[in-house]
Amino acid sequence: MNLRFLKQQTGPLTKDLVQEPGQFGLGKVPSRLKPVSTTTSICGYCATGCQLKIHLDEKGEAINLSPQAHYPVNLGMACPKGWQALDPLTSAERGTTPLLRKVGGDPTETSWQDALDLFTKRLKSIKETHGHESVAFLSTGQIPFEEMAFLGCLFKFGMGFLHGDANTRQCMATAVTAYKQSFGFDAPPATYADFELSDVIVLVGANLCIAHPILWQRVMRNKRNPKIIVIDPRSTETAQAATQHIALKPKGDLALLYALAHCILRDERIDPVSIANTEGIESFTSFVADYSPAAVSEKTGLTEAEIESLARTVSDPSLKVSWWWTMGVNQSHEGVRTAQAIINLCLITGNIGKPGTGPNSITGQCNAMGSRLFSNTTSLVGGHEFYNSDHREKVARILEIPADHIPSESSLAYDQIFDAVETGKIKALWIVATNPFHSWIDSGKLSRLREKLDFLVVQDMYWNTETALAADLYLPAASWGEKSGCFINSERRIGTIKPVKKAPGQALSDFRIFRLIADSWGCGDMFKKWTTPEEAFKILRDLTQGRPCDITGIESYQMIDDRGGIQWPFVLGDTSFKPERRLFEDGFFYFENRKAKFLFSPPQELPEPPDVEFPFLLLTGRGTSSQWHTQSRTSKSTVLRKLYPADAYVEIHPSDAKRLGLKNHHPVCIRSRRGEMTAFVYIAPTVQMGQVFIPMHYAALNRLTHPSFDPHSRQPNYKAAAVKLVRIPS
Ligand SMILES: Nc1nc2c(c(=O)[nH]1)N[C@H]1C(S)=C(S)[C@@H](COP(=O)(O)OP(=O)(O)OC[C@H]3O[C@@H](n4cnc5c(=O)[nH]c(N)nc54)[C@H](O)[C@@H]3O)O[C@H]1N2
Ligand SMILES: Nc1nc2c(c(=O)[nH]1)N[C@H]1C(S)=C(S)[C@@H](COP(=O)(O)OP(=O)(O)OC[C@H]3O[C@@H](n4cnc5c(=O)[nH]c(N)nc54)[C@H](O)[C@@H]3O)O[C@H]1N2
Ligand code: SF4
Ligand SMILES: [Mo]
Repeated sequence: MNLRFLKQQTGPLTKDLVQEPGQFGLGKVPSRLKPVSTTTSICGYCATGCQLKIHLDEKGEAINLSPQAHYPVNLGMACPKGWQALDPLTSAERGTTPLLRKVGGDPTETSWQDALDLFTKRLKSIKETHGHESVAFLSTGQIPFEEMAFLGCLFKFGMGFLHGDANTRQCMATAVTAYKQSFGFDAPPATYADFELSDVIVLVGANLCIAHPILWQRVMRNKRNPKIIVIDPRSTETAQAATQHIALKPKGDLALLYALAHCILRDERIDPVSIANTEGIESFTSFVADYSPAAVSEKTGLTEAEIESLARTVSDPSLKVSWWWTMGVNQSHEGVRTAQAIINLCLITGNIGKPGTGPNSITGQCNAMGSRLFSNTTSLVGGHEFYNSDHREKVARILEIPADHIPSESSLAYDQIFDAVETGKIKALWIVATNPFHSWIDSGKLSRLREKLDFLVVQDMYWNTETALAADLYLPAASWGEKSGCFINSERRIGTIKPVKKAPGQALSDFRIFRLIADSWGCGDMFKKWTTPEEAFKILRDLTQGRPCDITGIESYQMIDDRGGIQWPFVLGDTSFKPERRLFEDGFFYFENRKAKFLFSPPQELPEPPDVEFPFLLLTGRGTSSQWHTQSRTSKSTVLRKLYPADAYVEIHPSDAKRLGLKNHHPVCIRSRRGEMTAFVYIAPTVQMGQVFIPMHYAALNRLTHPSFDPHSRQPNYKAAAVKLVRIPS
């Protein structure tokens, strides 16, 4: 690709188009500067939600940053990504102008005006010919929720399309569905102080040391000498630092959790007060009768004694037990039932609604929780449901739009959107702040599907992500650090981000792009009150009134900053503000009868178990604390790049390596039924025999993964595919 075109500016560069409201002048930052003031911003990577203190020059531009000392989340700490958060902004690979890709040719620059005209003309013509289900958006958990809500409302209520999903499907859909079905609302109960108040901390499929390093620091601050139990097939960095590692067989979780419930109910180590607030205990008790430790020993790879002992620990009435899970649970063919099996254990032992307890899902991206509430994908914006006519009328009233603009059905899920591309039902996609050509399961399929699309628009901060390179039209976006808005972290804490740099060239904030598209489409009037992210915030705040996520008590961004972030709910008139709040302290849940539900079903077989031809089970996940997802951002930091291997590697058990004649650094081809990749061998006793691990940060990996999904949440089963290893002669 010719880089020269990026350096040139063409097209009308009008002040109106490139200058964001409240954005800075075009001045270059002098090389030697002393900060004259500071501001704060929530980190734009993971869902921990650390607050960073940004040091500014006299023009208000960032010159450096440090972790914020007294913020209740990170208490003065940050991981390497947070410390280096400004680096990716100044990369030469930033998109600076819209780009147009003609079939077979290099992209050419175009003006915003022409880009908007083309966007509107193409999508309107596809809608006219093929109907309102023929275009879909795919979005993210990494932009502020004001932007996500704008996209969802514009696309569905303004442009009149039906389908759109967020990449939180890859990540959080399981937890969302599990909570909704069990509690009546998507409501992760924890506050981070619970890490410090537990006597027993059980981490299921969660590698905090790598993926949420500052949450691990919170665990380390626990002065109760807690027992830390890690349930993970691999001996991860977290497992090695824990008190106990339960090295179960992959996807043995559901059987194990049922066996724990079996032992606890059999021995009556239960909390009757907690059980009184539930429904379905009788059928749950008779269901788990079949799951004795002996019955699940084979499936879990654990001994009966190990299971009995774990059951006693997690049901000790004198101990506060908190359960935390992440992708080892969510990304599974039976993720929802596994998450609910954790919820069930908390309900029977009374480990819910009290300090140091809870069935707590840890979210992934900085705004995954905001996406869950406001993206207008599977739920109606503001914690509502599309199928509920009262909800539709309320949302229409507050947004001042006709109620019949709100569809009564939710969108197809991510995988179903791709299936609809395959069958020709969906003709165009608009992809915003996500890179599915790298991150989606069985990603090789996407190159084939690309040929079926009449039009692909990609809106990203870089012009050269795997997905952006496939686009017909690329729209250059401003990034974290160049715009304002709010994120919601794993403990439901809302925090603000601020513009501290000027976006490069003609890149615009996603918020501004959505405004321009609304005008170009002819529905700008519908969003006339969405003038700035903060004005949009106020509309969204009002929408939450009366819902479990009610935040009508928040007056302004300033109030959020003054309070050290605000957890939902925070209802208008509530004078009892506390910096740390957990849910369900009153024992009531969100169903009409206010009881939680026991939900369960028998464990299923692995969708693609290893066999003679493909004898290894491939596990995937995060590799280092310095790499973020598809590396579009972290690869731009010279500091971070030094902290991880540039090339893909495969972790393999020493005995398996010996059997195959493999030595460290040997190049090897890893093959599945869908595709192959090369990686170098890394012999590691941390993986079990018969299993291999490859970090998700290397683009070729998802050519191997097996496209199977949880039936309730449709979350991809990223962590279990059958592969073989073939040595490449050196
Ligand atoms: N450095 C860094 N941090 C990140 C991210 C990043 O890309 N880089 N991404 C962020 C995002 S979006 C997310 S979602 C989180 C993910 O955070 P985590 O979920 O903690 O990270 P993963 O490595 O994907 O998966 C966790 C563990 O699940 C285990 N596992 C695999 N199969 C099973 C199983 O069947 N049962 C059990 N019990 N465990 C299993 C894996 O061995 C792995 O150690 O991290 C966030 N933080
Ligand atoms: N095999 C395997 N695959 C996985 C996983 C796994 O564990 N194993 N984990 C899955 C999970 S949990 C997740 S969350 C996904 C993550 O997958 P992705 O969402 O595809 O990963 P990112 O690299 O974070 O992509 C974000 C994109 O947004 C761009 N961007 C950043 N900020 C902005 C902005 O402000 N505006 C715009 N317009 N663009 C911006 C970045 O340049 C980048 O291209 O991967 C999933 N894929
Ligand atoms: S732990 Fe997460 S939020 Fe905190 S600095 Fe690191 S990436 Fe940012
Ligand atoms: Mo994620």
